Amino acid sequence: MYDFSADIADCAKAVEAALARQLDAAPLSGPGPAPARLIQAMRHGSLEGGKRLRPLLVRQAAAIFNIPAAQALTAGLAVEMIHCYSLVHDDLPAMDNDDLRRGRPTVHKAYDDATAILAGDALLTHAFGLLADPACHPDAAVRIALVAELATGSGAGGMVGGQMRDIEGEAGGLSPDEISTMQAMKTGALIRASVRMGALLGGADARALSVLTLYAELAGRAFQLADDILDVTATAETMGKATGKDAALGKQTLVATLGLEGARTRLNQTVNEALSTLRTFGPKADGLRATVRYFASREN
Ligand code: GRG
Repeated sequence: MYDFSADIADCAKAVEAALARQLDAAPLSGPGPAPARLIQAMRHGSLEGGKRLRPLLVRQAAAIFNIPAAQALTAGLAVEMIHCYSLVHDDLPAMDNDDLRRGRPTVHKAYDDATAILAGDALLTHAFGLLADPACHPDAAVRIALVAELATGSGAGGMVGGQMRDIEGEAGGLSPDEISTMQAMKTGALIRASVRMGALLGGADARALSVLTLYAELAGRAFQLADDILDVTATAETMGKATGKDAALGKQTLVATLGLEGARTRLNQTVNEALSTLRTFGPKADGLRATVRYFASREN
């Protein structure tokens, strides 16, 4: 029987070990040696503490097509590096100006702003190098599809564009639909890319890919709803960072437009819709089922 606690713990352990190996002087060096301070800042921004949910989604989507977890690890690492870079940049004074992340000082606090920018840039760049490496997948066509998928999810029409919309929306006046679009881009796009990358590793046909894309979009919406709810209900201790900040900044969240109870109702509906997309996959999709349920119940 599928065991979510074992899966998420095993994934986090595998990601941590593989990230630590990647963020070592040898893999990072090119025509010249990677500077020690940069490596340290990259490690600070990515090792220890993350839930590793995106690599988990990659492996769970790949599992539907009988791809062993080890074969989904490199693609998962690439997504996780993008996620970590986005957090490092998001915490900067020019963006959210956060002092704490995952219960520790943010990278710009532990180092300085310039180092944090460069550490984020280097994580971003290394992610695509990982996908281009034959160790990721033996078939070059699959590797190219993975690169394209991650670029789409993380770029101007995805995560980075969502961050831009979020900043533009801080002045207020976004409609609930505009907030949903912003969130689908800012956090949903990388969740969508993670699931689709797992499906691409598994050689999914067009129909399976479109079903999994719908699942991923709903799961991303659930993740963001839960995040908005946690921003107002969780304590700084459980989150390892300041809470209530989005609300206090007047940020455009779904709790602000739907109210807390409205957001909770919407979250339950969204989880049920995500679960219903997976009907055709049987027990092989139990991982994806458990993860979207976890999104709704998580406490940090
Ligand atoms: C700066 C280019 C750029 C993009 C930033 C994703 C993002 C865009 C900013 C993060 C801001 C934020 C806290 C958004 C809420 C959703 C989110 C991504 C939460 C953190 O993700 P988790 O819970 O974190 O997966 P861990 O620490 O477990 O990895």
